[in-house]
Amino acid sequence: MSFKRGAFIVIEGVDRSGKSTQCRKLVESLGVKGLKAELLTFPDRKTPIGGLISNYLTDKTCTLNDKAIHLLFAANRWEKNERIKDLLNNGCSVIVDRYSYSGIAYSSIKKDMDINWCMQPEVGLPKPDLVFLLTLTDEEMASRPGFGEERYENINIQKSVKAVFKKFAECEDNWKVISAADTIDKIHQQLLKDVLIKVKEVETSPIEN
Ligand code: DGP
Ligand code: NA
Ligand code: NA
Repeated sequence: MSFKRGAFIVIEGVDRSGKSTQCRKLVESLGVKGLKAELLTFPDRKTPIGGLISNYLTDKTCTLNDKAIHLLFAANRWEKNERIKDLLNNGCSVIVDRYSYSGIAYSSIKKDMDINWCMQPEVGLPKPDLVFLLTLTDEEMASRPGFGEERYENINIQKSVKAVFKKFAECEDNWKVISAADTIDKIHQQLLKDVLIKVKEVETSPIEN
């Protein structure tokens, strides 16, 4: 078979763990190696749904129902479903800054938000070939430069989110845990090595759901 699809790579982690930097560097390095790669970010605040999400995150007085905002975050991923599949099918790897796991983690820690309910709207989205979890200890988390003003940016929420991510990493077979405390370059080299292996490994296999 001559056709080769791209690899679907996700980076997850708590706020300020360096995900966005690492995503950008991966896309850059793959490009340098002559491999097609595109960056997607969730939430994508530039769509109409993303605008509602952005408002919810920046305006703490916004009292949107927990289930309603959960579904908006999921809808924001679904509106990129075709784009992700098209890119992969055109041989372009897709590097994603947060995905369904953030959706489940940030919502399921809320009162009366059952984790199984939270997972349902994510069912059927393309499944990543590899998920990196950038981890920080509680001490490292507390010592990172101060949080901004957005909803969720406080240490207790971040600790709870971290615990949900940790469970995913234990249960799922395609997760790789990476310490975010290393230098940007060291982390990048670690990620790049695994991504290059994955790009080769999946090029002739179908995209999973
Ligand atoms: P970011 O742009 O990566 O800083 O994400 C904005 C905030 O939204 C961050 O605190 C994590 C949170 N978040 C990301 N995705 C989801 C999601 O699907 N559901 C919920 N409830 N929160 C999310
Ligand atoms: Na943030
Ligand atoms: Na994001």
